[in-house]
Amino acid sequence: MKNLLILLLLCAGLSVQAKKPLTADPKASKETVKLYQRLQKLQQKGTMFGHQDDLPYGNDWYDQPGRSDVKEVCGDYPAIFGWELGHLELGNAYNLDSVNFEKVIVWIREMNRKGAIQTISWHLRNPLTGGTAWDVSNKRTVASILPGGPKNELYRQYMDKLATFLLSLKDDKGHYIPVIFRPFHEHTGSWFWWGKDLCTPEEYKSLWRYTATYLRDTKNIHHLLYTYSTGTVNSVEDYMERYPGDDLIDMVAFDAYDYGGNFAASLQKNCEIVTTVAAQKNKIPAVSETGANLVKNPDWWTRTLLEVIRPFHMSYALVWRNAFNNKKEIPYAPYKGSPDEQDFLKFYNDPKTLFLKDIQ
Ligand code: BMA
Repeated sequence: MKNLLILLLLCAGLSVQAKKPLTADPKASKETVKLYQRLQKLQQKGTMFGHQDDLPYGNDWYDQPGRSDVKEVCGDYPAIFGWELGHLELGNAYNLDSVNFEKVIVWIREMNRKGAIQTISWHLRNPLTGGTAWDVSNKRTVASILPGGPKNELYRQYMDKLATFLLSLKDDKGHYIPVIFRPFHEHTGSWFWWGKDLCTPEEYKSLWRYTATYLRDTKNIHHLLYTYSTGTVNSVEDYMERYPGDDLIDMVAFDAYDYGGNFAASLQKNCEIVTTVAAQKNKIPAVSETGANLVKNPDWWTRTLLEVIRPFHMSYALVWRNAFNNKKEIPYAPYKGSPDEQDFLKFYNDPKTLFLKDIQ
């Protein structure tokens, strides 16, 4: 009898645990929960390759339907597609990198149909000064847009535009397409108005909570997985300093670029940090942005990136855009004829890396 009682109590305990939602949003849509589960599974298989703005343009082309620098090199698409929403808040038809928002919706739909995964960043303008996301001239910006602040109403209008865009992401069956949303990134540095020296940890966390709960509870948006994405840090404590809370975050990630120095050591350290946090909190770790000067480092893909990430279960590593419109910015993905082409093929053929065909 006593044993039976213990068994019953154990079962009750297990079922309570089983009911705990996987995603931060307890009302996450079926497709969103599925995406989360898929990410968990894929993480065991390998690390997905991602590319920012893979379809809108490439190293020397713009808006040529069907083109992708990555596909032209290795014959496959990235598994993760990065999209950018900066200037959506202004009501513009094009983002800050000259990409048409209506087309982004069509591309997201198309790549979702093909089984690819979408992630969204947002270099939104500074609501207090009217400057860009990089305008760090005023330390009151974050405080000014929180409830009670002088720019709260303007920020709410920004979020309304964001919500309208997110609610237009539907698949052929009319279900919302789940996306990984990664706002207020690299906040451990001070180059964006939401950065470290521009607000207190409490203000930063409030900004996150205010934004995520507005989208979730006021706008009824339940097809997002939220990513907390720092720059490189030195410890779990540094990583967690501005963490908004387990009830808001699904993925723990960081951005790290190879601009020389001991990049491999820093990449490894940050992989260790997010892996530790992810394991403790049952979240998914990723390298949300990376890249290197591939002219100087033509074998960076295998010698640095792959070698460092191999022992980890990072969900994905996304490289930044091939900026057709800004020749001062180096291309971060390979393209036909780029000096890193051969090494990228090795990277592509390694079983650890996952491209679109590997996740279908
Ligand atoms: C930055 C640079 C900018 C770009 C922005 C948003 O890192 O690539 O040129 O406007 O990302 O995509």
